[in-house]
Amino acid sequence: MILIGQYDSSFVRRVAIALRLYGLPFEHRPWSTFGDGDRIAPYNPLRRVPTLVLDDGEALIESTAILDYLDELVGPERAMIAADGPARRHALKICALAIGLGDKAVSLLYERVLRKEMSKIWVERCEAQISGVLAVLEQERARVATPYWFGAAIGHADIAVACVLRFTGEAHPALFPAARYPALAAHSAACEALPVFQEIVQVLTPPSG
Ligand SMILES: N[C@@H](CCC(=O)N[C@@H](CS)C(=O)NCC(=O)O)C(=O)O
Repeated sequence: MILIGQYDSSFVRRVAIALRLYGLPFEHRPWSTFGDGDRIAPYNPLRRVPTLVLDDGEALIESTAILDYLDELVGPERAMIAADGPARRHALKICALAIGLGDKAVSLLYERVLRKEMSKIWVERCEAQISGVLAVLEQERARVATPYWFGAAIGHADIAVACVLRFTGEAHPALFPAARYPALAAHSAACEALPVFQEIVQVLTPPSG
């Protein structure tokens, strides 16, 4: 398998971390969505990452769909998410909030670095969405007494949240002050201390206009 995309993307990073934790070997092509758009396009016409190219040439897109495939590969016993029921729905919701937060953090970053003049209404909307999701995730994480969101073992929700917190903190430090979100800050610190998070990491390099 070939994973396309740089690890400063929270979406690429969450997929790479899952691949490593599942022990699935992969090649990494750290192509930039802007600088290497023409190389990505044959695999994904959206020119977005992560894109995972399977051994038979099939290309999977969207981190959620890619992880769904990886879960299928390793089977329900090893999948880092409940197979069904309320626990699965809850984990998927946490993942969806983390992914939506990532989408908004990316949009806001592009607005800041690619536009000559920012749209006030769009910036304010993104900031409200980012802060709103952080507040909900903080509340939820503060209620959890176990080391990870759904017990003693790390899951997709933990990884998705930790990856997007790092991205948000680097892209928009003013929006993620650790003192306002102590449970999330602790979650982030615990995940980032794990060897797999330390191995799969890249300081954010924003595109330039
Ligand atoms: N929902 C997608 C988001 C992927 C995404 O936004 N990737 C960014 C990099 S962080 C990208 O490809 N940006 C280029 C673009 O959207 O044109 C996922 O979960 O995979």
